[in-house]
Amino acid sequence: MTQVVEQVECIYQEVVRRNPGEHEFHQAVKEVLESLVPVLTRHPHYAEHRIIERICEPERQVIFRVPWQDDTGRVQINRGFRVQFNSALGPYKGGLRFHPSVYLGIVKFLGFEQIFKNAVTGMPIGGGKGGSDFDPKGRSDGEIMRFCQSFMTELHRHLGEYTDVPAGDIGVGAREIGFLFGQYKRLTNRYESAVLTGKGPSWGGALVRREATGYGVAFFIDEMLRARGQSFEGKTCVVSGSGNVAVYAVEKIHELGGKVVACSDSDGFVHHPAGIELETLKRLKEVERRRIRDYVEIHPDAVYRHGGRIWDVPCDVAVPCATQNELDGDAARRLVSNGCLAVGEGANMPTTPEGIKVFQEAGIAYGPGKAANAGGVSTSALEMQQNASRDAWTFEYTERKLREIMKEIHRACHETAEEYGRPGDYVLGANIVGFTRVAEPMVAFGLI
Ligand code: NDP
Ligand code: 2IT
Repeated sequence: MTQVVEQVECIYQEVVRRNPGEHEFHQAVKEVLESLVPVLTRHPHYAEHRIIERICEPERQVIFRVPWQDDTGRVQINRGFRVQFNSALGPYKGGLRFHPSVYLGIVKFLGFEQIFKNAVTGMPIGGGKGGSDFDPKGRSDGEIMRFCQSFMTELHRHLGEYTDVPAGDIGVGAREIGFLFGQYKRLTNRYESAVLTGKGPSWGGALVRREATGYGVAFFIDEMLRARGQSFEGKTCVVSGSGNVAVYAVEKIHELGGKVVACSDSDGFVHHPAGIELETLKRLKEVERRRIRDYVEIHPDAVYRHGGRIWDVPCDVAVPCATQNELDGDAARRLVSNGCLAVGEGANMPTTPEGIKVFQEAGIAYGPGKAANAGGVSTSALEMQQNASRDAWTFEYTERKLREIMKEIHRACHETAEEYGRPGDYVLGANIVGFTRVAEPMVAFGLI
């Protein structure tokens, strides 16, 4: 065991050395590697095949210039990325993020997480991620379209339904997927539906894909609560963010009997003790593309705290759905001292390592993103299935499938944690399930 701990530490140090300055990537790798010590002890052949070292090195990374013209006629230059991390289980699959903070380290952490998340879903999809440091805030539809067209003009060479299938993430929703798909179709002269997911339902998109990540995280938390003999009924919940994942987490939590009292954006948060009004949230964010502060104009009994920390709002269930490292050790301690019983991550890596430690030591139910938010990519895989069979399923049928998938992900993570002597440790469970599912085909394929 100690020898394996040392081996894993050496691998981690080498990852840090080879990928300087990519802090988020280092953080994601460290968390996974720490969980794998018991698996490597039990299955030494993974170390012999150097599976971990291979998994930490992306199969391919593409970085490209994205030139475009803004509405004033000025030429703008952004940087585009696609990291094709691992294709042991299927074509690379993972979203595109458009946000000014995007750099290689963010894309690599997201791509690395995606490998294990996608494996945990049990669907035939590899892991990848992409995006750009383009900031969509305040840009017109015309500017967004021109940016997407330029981005796809390079990216299309690297995609294909059997090669790499992107979808949305922060700053990329159905509007952007539409512009990206249109440009792919034009450049390739192929109506290759399954080259992108998150499409509109009128042109090959799966019903429920829009809702899937938010619904999925609510289903996963519901499973964690049930495993402890509890439910959402009557629980006060806080959901950070107010984007795609947050909105549909609120919708499903309300349907399951919980009450979401706060949500946020990068400027501040809204606290509405009567319960966040979903229709207002959808109209403000999806239709009018406004800020969360405007919510209080419509609901004067709610308060807006500019620059405030949403995790100070007392709750039973916390659902971070904004971005990485949004919930640190202090915030975690505050949640625990306020009596929080469960945390389910809609975002990718929203809790810092210190925050995770606080939750685990307090013994609360903590569902890491690579299990809890896997409903989005699972439904993307369901979209690929429908495209392949030229079929279109109903909302009810697709949602039922999503619910089953989330239940199964919970079961696999929960049972694996027990099997390894760490009951209730969903971090360990998800990492081990994901890793072994990727490692097996990697061994079978030989040295590639
Ligand atoms: P959206 O762009 O729709 O919404 C993002 C939300 O998070 C906005 O409210 C945004 O506020 C807030 N946010 C973004 N960056 C920051 C930041 N640096 N600090 C504070 N708040 C921030 O994205 P999604 O809802 O799609 O994604 C949210 C999270 O869920 C991400 O971590 C993403 O990786 C993850 N995820 C998404 C999936 C999907 O299917 N879309 C699937 C699985 C995970 P503002 O408007 O002020 O920027
Ligand atoms: O982080 C994620 O899982 C996503 N952004 C969705 C990926 C996908 O391919 O649907």
